[in-house]
Amino acid sequence: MARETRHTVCPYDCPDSCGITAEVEDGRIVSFGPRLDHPYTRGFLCTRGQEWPLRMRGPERLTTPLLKSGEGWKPIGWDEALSRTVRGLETAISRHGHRSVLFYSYAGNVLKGNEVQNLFPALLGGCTVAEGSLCGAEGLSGLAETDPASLRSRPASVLESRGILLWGRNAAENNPHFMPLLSEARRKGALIASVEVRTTPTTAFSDRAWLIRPGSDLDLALFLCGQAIRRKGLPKGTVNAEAFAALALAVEKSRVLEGTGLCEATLDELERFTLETAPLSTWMGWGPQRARCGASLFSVLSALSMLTGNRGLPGGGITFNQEIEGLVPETLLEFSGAEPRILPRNGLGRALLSADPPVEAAFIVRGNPVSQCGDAGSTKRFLETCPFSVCLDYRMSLTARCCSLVLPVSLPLERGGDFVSSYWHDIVQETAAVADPPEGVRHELDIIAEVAAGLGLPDRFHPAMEQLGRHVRSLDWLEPLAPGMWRVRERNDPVPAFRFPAMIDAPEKPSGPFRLITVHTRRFNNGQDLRQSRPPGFPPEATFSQADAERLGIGPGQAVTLFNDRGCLSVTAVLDPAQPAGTVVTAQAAEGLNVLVSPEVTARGHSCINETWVDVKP
Ligand SMILES: Nc1nc2c(c(=O)[nH]1)N[C@H]1C(S)=C(S)[C@@H](COP(=O)(O)OP(=O)(O)OC[C@H]3O[C@@H](n4cnc5c(=O)[nH]c(N)nc54)[C@H](O)[C@@H]3O)O[C@H]1N2
Ligand SMILES: Nc1nc2c(c(=O)[nH]1)N[C@H]1C(S)=C(S)[C@@H](COP(=O)(O)OP(=O)(O)OC[C@H]3O[C@@H](n4cnc5c(=O)[nH]c(N)nc54)[C@H](O)[C@@H]3O)O[C@H]1N2
Ligand code: SF4
Ligand SMILES: [Mo]
Repeated sequence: MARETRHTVCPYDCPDSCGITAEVEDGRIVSFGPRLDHPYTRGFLCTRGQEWPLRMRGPERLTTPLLKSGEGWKPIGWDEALSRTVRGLETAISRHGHRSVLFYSYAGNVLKGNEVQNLFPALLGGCTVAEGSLCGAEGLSGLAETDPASLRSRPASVLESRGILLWGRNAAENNPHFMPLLSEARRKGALIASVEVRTTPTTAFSDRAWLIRPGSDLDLALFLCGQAIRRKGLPKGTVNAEAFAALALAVEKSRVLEGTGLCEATLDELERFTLETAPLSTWMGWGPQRARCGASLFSVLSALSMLTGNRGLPGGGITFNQEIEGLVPETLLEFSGAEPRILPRNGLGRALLSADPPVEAAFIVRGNPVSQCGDAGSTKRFLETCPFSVCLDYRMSLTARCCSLVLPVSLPLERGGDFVSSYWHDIVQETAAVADPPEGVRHELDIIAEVAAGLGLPDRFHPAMEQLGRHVRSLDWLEPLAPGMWRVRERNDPVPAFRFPAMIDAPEKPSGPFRLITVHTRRFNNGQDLRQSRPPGFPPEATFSQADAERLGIGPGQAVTLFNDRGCLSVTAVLDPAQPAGTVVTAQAAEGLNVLVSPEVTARGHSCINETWVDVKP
């Protein structure tokens, strides 16, 4: 076969959604690199992206169905694997109805076609499903409630900013294609600042970083709003302004100094930066909103942008996790009569353990709740006692290890024909296969359709994928840029009046001496561990403030145990002199970490992962 050039997309759950260009010959990758005509990501792929060809053929890749047998795994053929799956689901349904089947999927990647898989539980009657976000929906709802017009993609707008405030957004690690834009904005005179709870590569890059105690942001943001109101008064033509002003003006400076741990001069400096720099753009990260007050924090920071006159200014305003709505046709998942039982995703394990009628079969696709949801110990216990559980993955995840059957799937870059829209920029791309899948793996939609057929259900899946493709290609608000690449046209929708938040959620009360903050890092893409060389079980690192370490007599490199009433985790201590006291920081997805993590959800049903308290034993 001749050598061919193909354009595709890095499918990881990552804001950048990089374009990729590969040379392909005989179903194998000959060269692999950034797509040079992508408006935002053209210059480079990060290490995770560059390593796709290695991952696709890596030693961790599963290539045969595996059945749990005693302490180990037995390879079995596909016919047996699929008939066991059908039987496992049928048995549960015959005992307790469709709700005795858990259908769990989350992200794994950001393909739009993933939605089609949700037809499976719907066709069965609804099943038991998990709802609520582990990721950004809490903060998004705070912005949607105040200023839905702020939910737009506009990375290049920073080039017009005089000030850029990264609020708990670690772009240097987690949104790396933002960095060249930030550098260019700095060359044009912008000052870059961070509000963080620890030092990060992004705080090191920033011109100024204010490190505060986690969760103290809300009072800080309210206080800054109060100061803006004292200086400039209230804007006209808004909703709830007086009620909000009463809340903001009630927050005293002394309370903010105590809560954040900032000294007065530093707080004054932060106040001058936020109130006197224009245009000022604020870029929220995901970390600060994984807490009970996540939506409130974002709505108050949105209010700050309004009160300081930055809302609507070119180079001003507040930006977070953009959603490009309308790519998946609404009719795709239309389903009358499906009545799912809905469990909170973050508290999944304990909800499953007490579910009535009980869940006796679990079907898991693109999800790793034993690694990524709160109170993971409960989820593990549930899966290990569930009569039948199957996990579709390309690698042996922590969740797969707890299931009775594991089915190996092809990867997005081996199947193509799907779409990715970024949650940071305004480019939509089509995926293409750049390599043949390894022998023994199957396309997950084919697996799902076959299991459905075994249960007597029609194949609605493949027609729905075709419908998705026709729909995306027909959208007049997508401007074709190049083959397989579109830009979302600017929509001139009317801008509704700004709604100040009239109520503020209350934070969780501390239930331990240390707040555990778990963060996304270069080494992982969420639960997907990308380190090739480290031995498994290597104790993860936990970063303590110098002050806490001295008080507890902990030295760098020392083994310590983090614990709470859900479990414990051995870690190696690292010290950060700049980190506020009372905070411990660990990389998310460290094995066994989410056993400690809070299973609580916010009033809107989203995770409170960063509202976890632990104690420490040297
Ligand atoms: N390399 C890499 N890139 C990724 C991912 C990955 O795993 N690896 N995951 C992707 C996904 S799914 C997501 S959601 C994003 C996450 O991207 P980010 O939001 O950048 O990452 P997080 O680590 O969730 O949180 C950002 C920062 O919030 C800080 N923080 C925590 N609590 C508070 C608080 O109360 N106040 C303040 N001010 N700061 C706080 C943390 O210290 C952390 O540095 O990254 C995406 N990109
Ligand atoms: N403690 C803590 N927990 C967290 C977070 C945190 O900051 N701290 N962050 C949260 C956030 S922001 C997010 S988005 C979630 C992410 O949570 P998840 O989306 O569950 O995590 P992933 O590891 O990205 O993916 C889940 C599984 O999908 C598999 N997978 C990948 N591609 C495919 C595919 O094409 N098909 C199939 N069948 N499987 C595939 C992966 O191998 C992985 O095992 O985690 C959350 N959990
Ligand atoms: S992980 Fe993110 S930054 Fe890295 S190549 Fe993929 S989309 Fe780009
Ligand atoms: Mo996320």
